[in-house]
Amino acid sequence: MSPVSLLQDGEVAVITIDNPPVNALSQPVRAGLVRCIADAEQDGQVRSIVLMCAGRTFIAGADIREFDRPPMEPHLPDIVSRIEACMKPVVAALHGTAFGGGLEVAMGCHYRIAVETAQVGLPEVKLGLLPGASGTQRLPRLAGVQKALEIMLSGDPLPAPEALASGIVDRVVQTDLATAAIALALEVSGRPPRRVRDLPVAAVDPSVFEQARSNVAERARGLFSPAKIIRCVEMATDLSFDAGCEAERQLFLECKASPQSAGLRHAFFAERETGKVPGIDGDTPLRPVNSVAVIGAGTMGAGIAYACLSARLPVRIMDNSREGLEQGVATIRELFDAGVKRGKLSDADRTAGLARLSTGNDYESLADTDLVIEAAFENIAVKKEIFSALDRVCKPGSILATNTSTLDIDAIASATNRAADVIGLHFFSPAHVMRLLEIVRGRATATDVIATSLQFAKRLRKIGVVVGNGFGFVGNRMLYSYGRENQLLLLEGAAPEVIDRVLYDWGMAMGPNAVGDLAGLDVGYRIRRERSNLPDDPRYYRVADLLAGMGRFGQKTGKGMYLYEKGSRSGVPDPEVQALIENESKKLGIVRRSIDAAEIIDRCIYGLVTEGARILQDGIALRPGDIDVIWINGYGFPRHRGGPMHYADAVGLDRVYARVCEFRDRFGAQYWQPPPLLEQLARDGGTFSQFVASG
Ligand code: T1G
Repeated sequence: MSPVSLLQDGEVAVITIDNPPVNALSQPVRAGLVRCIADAEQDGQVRSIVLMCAGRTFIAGADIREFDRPPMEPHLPDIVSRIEACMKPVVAALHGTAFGGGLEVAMGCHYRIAVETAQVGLPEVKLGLLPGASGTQRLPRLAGVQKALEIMLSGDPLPAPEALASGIVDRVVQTDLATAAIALALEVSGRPPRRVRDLPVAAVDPSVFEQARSNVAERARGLFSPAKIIRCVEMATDLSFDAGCEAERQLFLECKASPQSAGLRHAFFAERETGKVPGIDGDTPLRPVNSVAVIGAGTMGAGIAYACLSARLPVRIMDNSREGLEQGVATIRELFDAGVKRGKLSDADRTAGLARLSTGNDYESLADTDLVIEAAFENIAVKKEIFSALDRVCKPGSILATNTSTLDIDAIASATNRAADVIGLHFFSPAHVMRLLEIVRGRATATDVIATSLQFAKRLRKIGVVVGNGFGFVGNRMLYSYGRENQLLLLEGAAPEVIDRVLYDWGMAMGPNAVGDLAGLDVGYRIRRERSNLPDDPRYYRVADLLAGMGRFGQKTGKGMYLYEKGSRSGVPDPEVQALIENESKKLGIVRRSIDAAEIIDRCIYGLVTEGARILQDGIALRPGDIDVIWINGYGFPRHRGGPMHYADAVGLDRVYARVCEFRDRFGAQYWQPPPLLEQLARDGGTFSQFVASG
């Protein structure tokens, strides 16, 4: 049955697309549109046409899943042209998110009406693409060059009222879109079709494009589809409409074929895949979460509390020290104030948010709390004591979560008589900003607790990834391999600023040494002191431990790997540190050498990849895409490279395997013994994306 239907309402033909969940322009939708437009045009009783969608949104774009398959006719640009060529006026009725190809179809229509809550947008740039159905040629004709560039380069949605003001839609209504759209269709019936392609592109000073290019060069860091978008809009001002569309088509195909777009499309779907956990589906019961308590009012606890308050949850924050509690509340106030200052929150939001906050230091007050999140000192004894108290006072069914970043969930659960209610909710700092939430399942964690945690993540607008209870879970376990190579490279001859620059230019949000100074070298130092599985290697994090031992924690002490001028957050190289490193190399008998960028990149990134393969082998991550999502959203891995596992697939596992074997031969098997999964996939010509967790 076609997802596109045609119904007649008097003289108006109503074409409805019904292709859940987002009315993506799949091939059947495209074919159905061509058929229905032709039928309506040939029907003598029809004088005008309405195009609308069932479900929660107007067309949200091309069907991205089709991009990895050979293109199938009819192609979207041809459909948009076909609609525009229709001899009877076509009115697009927009609700939900008219994005990408959806907006392009709407711009091929002769009129556009939207319900006030609708949004329009061209987010193709977020997928490494550009609007490939003549959007780069029509939008400047409707909204002008400057606004068109802003919309396409940001990829951000535009609320309907703003779309009206920009000339993208003709009318905005409060309710009953269908009735209003049919009324508009009746109003314009009999008029000649009003085609966007016939509108002129208002002339602009060429400096507009130069300015756009310099903005993009600074912000887009290596992405090339933004520059292609600018070129398309520039051609809209120079060429005929058809010539502009032809040029757009070529540039679109270049973007679609790019590894960058493959990486970004992979990230898009991988982020939506994380919520699919075996044994959990739409029927899995959820526990109520109408109240939250946070134990520990430090940086993480305050950030977690703020994130919950921002999700309109009442929060009780506790700390065993009065000044700690006061500091935590002050931090939460500051976060609300910052939100108001940035225009993200109204005064009323802040007042209401703070009204949902309560404080205390008596566990008895948590008796009726639905979800308790412990964010106390990273020490197993402290956590066990807290969980034993929670077990004593909290009602049956309340979820007892720990924010631990490395400690054993099962060991913590063993301090209670309700291990099924215990789970890890590992937030990333700053907890109110980072979208990633590692949901760590203990051996006994109940399925409904996991399902509820996934839903809780969504409620906080975070991406919840369910992971197993191994040391460091997924993200940090891989971080130790990545950081290890950084530390070894320092001892072998690479300066901290060189390593950081190489990895930053490669795409990492920050180099590992800058990250260490930001997070605090004392944090990693303390965690390594707690670890029972440190490698037997005098070089392992030697420099970081020495600096921490000297009280050089990083930004917070003005000195770490780098020096920080008062108030500055960007460090400068410190000759004292360089001398210390060289001295340690000498003590260790390491002959320092010049190390090229390729080795720095491959050792750090393949350190991630090999640990990721072991994580898959150990069943700690459900799928390689989950690992990618964790490193993109928790550690600043470049999104356009798709995450460590996708990146390795793109390089080719045979090449990755050969390079890892080379590192094993040069640096020893202690760190570089290829994981069996990598070896097997490389031998069979496979990819990590084919991996399916066993059991
Ligand atoms: N194609 C295929 N599937 C899509 C899709 C799309 N465009 N958009 C969403 N889905 C799936 C998604 O994978 C998930 O599947 C379900 O729909 C719900 O999505 C030629 C080339 C519309 C704001 O980039 O931004 O048009 O997990 O969880 O939070 O110029 O989806 O249920 O199996 O995100 O309510 C341009 C992408 C495409 C929009 C809804 N359009 N989508 O958010 O739901 S390229 C986009 C979104 C293009 C043309 C170009 C969001 C949303 P599953 P969801 P949501």
